[in-house]
Amino acid sequence: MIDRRSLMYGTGGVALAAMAGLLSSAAKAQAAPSRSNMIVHRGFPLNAEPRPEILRSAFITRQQDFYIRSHGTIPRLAAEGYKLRIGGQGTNTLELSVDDLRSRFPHRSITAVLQCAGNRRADMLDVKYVSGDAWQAGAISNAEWGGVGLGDVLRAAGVKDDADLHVAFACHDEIDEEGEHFKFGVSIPLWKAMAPETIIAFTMNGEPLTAEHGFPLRVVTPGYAGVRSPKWLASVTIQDKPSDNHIQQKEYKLFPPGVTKQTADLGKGVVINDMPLNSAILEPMAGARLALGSNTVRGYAIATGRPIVRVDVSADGGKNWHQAELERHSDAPWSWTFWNVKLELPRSGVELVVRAVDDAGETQPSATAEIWNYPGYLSAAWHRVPVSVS
Ligand SMILES: Nc1nc2c(c(=O)[nH]1)N[C@H]1C(S)=C(S)[C@@H](COP(=O)(O)O)O[C@H]1N2
Ligand SMILES: [Mo]
Repeated sequence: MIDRRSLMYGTGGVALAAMAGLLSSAAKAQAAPSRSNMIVHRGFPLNAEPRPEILRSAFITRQQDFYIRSHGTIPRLAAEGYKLRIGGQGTNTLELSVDDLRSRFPHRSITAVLQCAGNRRADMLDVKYVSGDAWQAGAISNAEWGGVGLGDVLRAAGVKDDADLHVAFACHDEIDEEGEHFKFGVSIPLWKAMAPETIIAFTMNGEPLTAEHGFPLRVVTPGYAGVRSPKWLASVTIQDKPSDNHIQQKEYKLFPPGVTKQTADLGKGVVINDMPLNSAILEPMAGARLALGSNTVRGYAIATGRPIVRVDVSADGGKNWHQAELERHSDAPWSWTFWNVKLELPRSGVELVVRAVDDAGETQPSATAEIWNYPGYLSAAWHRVPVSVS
């Protein structure tokens, strides 16, 4: 028998809901086609992470599988007529089209991970309530970004390398948060903007950026929290202070465990730039039922611009450790390290645990409670995955 509804509303639940007038006009514009590879935390603003086995299936994440973190609208911009404005302290103001950027500056490509400061927040929620989406271990992805050096563009505008200044970015997306309506903006220190790894990107894995990832232009700041890689870039301003945008001033700051939203002094919060050493198990998933005997455990490890030298995996909650095999890509210092290990598992409930070690011998804290903070940032304790074996 033919289902008349599926004939009429063949585009699926979102279209159905939109026709029924259940979604606001903003949500309609955002509604994405089916994302079966993604765990969608929120439809608007769109926040989604790839399923763990999808994330682990490729060293370079396909653009359609790359996690999406947005704070507001997803602007649908045309490359035609698009102008990027560069200005501020010590500059000759420049207005550059996408073609100007492509034709006037040397092309750069860099393989780099983008990771949200909220990656693995779900573990913090297990300790105590935190605000924000319950990201699992997939608010991280790896791409080969193509574009031009941000430093090259700033130097063309007359900016000197050694100035103790900040580079503020303004973007096109519109955000409603805490009773304020504003456009996204953040800043990074000038030295990081001038560093060779920081680029204005217009491609991801050789394809133009999709609307979700910032078409036509975004900044990629390798090693820093994803929030410092602004999408839908409108302007770049050199100034003597960090951005005064809500995102820079009121969010993405780190507090000690005892501080709450009510007691937080925003002036004392530490601005999150560099990301900490971290690692996660992506296969098997929590709750998996495994067969007795040899099982392969796989995941990623990452440090900020430093090599991962060892990954330890435990099958007994962290009493005994086994050294994992590192799948090296030594030419990609801003990327992640994939690892795998074969473990003999006994018949019982088992807690798989991973921790990474960098080349300074630093490792991750064992317990999330030690680093818990009320907005749930930088969740980087040993990653624990309970499974059963029979
Ligand atoms: N303009 C703009 N840029 C943005 C954001 C945003 O909401 N608006 N989110 C930031 C955050 S918090 C992260 S983690 C990354 C996510 O990039 P992605 O969606 O391409 O993965 O973009 C950053 N850049
Ligand atoms: Mo983020």
